[in-house]
Amino acid sequence: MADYRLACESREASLLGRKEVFMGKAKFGIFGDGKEVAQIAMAKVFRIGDFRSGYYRDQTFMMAINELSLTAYFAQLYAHTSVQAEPASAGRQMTGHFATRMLDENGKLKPLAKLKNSSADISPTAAQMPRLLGLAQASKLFRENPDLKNFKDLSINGNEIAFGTIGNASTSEGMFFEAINAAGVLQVPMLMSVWDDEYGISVPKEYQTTKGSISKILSGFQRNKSEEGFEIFTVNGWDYEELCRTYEKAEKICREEHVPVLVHVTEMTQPQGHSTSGSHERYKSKERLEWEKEFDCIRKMREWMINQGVALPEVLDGIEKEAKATAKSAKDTAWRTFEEDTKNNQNALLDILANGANEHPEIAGIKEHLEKTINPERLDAVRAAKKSLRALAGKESGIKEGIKKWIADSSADNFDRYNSYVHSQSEWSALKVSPIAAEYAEDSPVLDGREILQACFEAALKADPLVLAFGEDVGKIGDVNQGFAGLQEKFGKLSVTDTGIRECTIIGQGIGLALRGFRPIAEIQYLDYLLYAIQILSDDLANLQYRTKGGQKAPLIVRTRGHRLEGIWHAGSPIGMILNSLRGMYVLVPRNMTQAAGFYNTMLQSDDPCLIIECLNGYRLKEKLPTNINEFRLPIGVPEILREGMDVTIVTYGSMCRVVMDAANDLEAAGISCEVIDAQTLLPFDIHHAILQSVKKTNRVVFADEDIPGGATAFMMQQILEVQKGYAYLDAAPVTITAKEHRPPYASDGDYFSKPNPEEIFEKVYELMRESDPDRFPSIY
Ligand SMILES: Cc1ncc(C[n+]2csc(CCOP(=O)(O)OP(=O)(O)O)c2C)c(N)n1
Ligand SMILES: [Mg+2]
Repeated sequence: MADYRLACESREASLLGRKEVFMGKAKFGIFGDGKEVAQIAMAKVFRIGDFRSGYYRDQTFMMAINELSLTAYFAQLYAHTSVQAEPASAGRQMTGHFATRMLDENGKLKPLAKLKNSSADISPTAAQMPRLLGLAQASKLFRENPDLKNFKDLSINGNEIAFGTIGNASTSEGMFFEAINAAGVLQVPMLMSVWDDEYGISVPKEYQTTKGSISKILSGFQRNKSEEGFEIFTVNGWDYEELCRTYEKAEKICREEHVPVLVHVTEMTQPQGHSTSGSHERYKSKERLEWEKEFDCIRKMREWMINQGVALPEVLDGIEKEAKATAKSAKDTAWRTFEEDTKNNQNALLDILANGANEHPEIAGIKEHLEKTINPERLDAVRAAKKSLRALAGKESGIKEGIKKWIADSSADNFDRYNSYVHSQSEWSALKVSPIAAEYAEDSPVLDGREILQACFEAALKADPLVLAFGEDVGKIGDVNQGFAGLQEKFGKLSVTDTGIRECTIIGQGIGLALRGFRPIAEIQYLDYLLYAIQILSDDLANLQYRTKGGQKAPLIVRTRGHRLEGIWHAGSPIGMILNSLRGMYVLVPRNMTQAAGFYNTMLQSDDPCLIIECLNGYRLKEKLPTNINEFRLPIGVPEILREGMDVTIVTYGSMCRVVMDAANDLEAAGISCEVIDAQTLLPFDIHHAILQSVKKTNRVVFADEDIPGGATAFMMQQILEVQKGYAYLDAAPVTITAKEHRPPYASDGDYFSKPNPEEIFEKVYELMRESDPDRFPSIY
């Protein structure tokens, strides 16, 4: 009876939600109608400590596990920016994007093993899959790694499982198959449900899935006596009794045996169509629409209850009526609080404007317009305030100061509402990690770069059992450049591990593990292959803190190597692409392995996610091993001056540091004194504006890297000229030196003729100097 009530309440919420959108009180609606009963069955086996990674249809499930109230549901529909009213995203995400708050108000991880947890949904279809893999794998690690037994707040001996949900059409995505395969390989406790309503918006299953059935085509994954694999169930979405039975079986296998399970829930419906953006009458046949009515899961549940003698029709009628009233009252409450919140802020402005209305007719007009606005939003008041100030420009008025103060206060509030938490704001923010300088002894050994890294990683693994590293070839051989050489033998296969070739889910694994309290280092073998993972990094990891307004974090360290070595796919440096897609992550570009180690140590202390790009051509170069390799930490956002000079500032990073230093030597011989600066980190970039100080001295600036023209050099130029206001100190136009706009061909000549080389840098800087003193610097050509 309680299940039926909940199903009805959730349905009423969907019906009301759609109306709210059409009335103009909310902007967009996508609802969970037609999926209620299966979700209630699933929620019955979702226990404390478990995790969900799902999508926008799961409102009934979230309500059933008590992690979504009806009022919070409507608060999200209205975009209420209060964390209390809308805990999933504080009004940042559109309706149907669920999340639990895994962090306390200080950004500290709550005891997740004592909570019911949902990772934060995102809109790209199937993008919930990669992180689901990591959420499930964490349980396996907690169960199998004895060193993790004491983390009682993070796990109940690995008995918790990860629930995934996905729409039938979204299983067409590559990420779905990649994650399913990886889950089978890893044998992780992942209970995957496919909500199959035979459509993906207007596109029917024949266009989506071979044979029209995901369970049919995945049947090869079914485990048997001699082979590991999946357990696969198929059940109709309108069959309450069978759904409950199926989920009980599925959960037991998943939880006890740590076997991935797929539950294909078929014959689901969409009573209101896909979303508020269209009507399904346009593309579904009459027969289909009729069938959907008849097989509506709530209607079927009602029939079953009556047939079984669970309840009399009039009792169910009563429940339905009450559910309607409950949903309506929740909606009204949510709207009232949302409106009050907006109006309070607006009323303060209206009071100020009222004082100037008599004196200034324009102000009276602006005030009246604001008062008459139906369902006003915050922007309406801000617009009115700004228009008022504009109208009063050059005039005397007693209300100006009041308006300015109102604007300043609401700017700060709105910054917090809409722009905060791009990065961690906790005490573990990477910006707050205190640096520790590298120390050296007289007899500090000089090693290959890779050995410096290996010493760093060994110390990190030793210091914290939650640190783990994985990626292609990371386990047995300790990565293709041997940064982890010998560390699997020392720390075991659970801590230093090989993975399949699957960049997207390597990152997803890292995200899920980091969400659950691990400190993963996920490796992408070469920077050129980051493209396979850039979507999930951008859509999921980079904005996790932002989209939950500090409710969740995944301090994942992504390790990769690039810039230059050989050939079109092993020498790329697409840094502009990275900077443009990964805001929310920090991007660190160390010039050698000692700097890299300093960054790993810093980031392991922090709760921000980051990408660390090592120099692919630097593993065999000799470096001195710091005596405190285990603890020395480099600050982020702090460039280093590699060479002091008077005539020109050259800003670069990564492998280019050596190329630029070579050119600077030659330039010195020609009488040009270069100040070479290694930016070291691009996000954040030079937070203390050290480069500006250099430009003030040299009055000339060159940005050099291996990206395409207009790539990361354009970013650095914007930082120096616009953000740091360096333009005022320039005596010559700024110069960028980049690679050509194609990828570098194979072999040394390919590199020389497409990447910046010392001769090119020499000539460009020489030209720059010649511009101001042609006598001293005669033409070369
Ligand atoms: C990567 C991506 N492509 C397209 C969309 C637009 N889109 C949103 S929902 C949807 C259909 C999904 O269908 P299905 O997975 O069957 O889920 P259902 O809505 O039917 O429950 C599409 C194409 C999207 N959100 N993400
Ligand atoms: Mg569908």
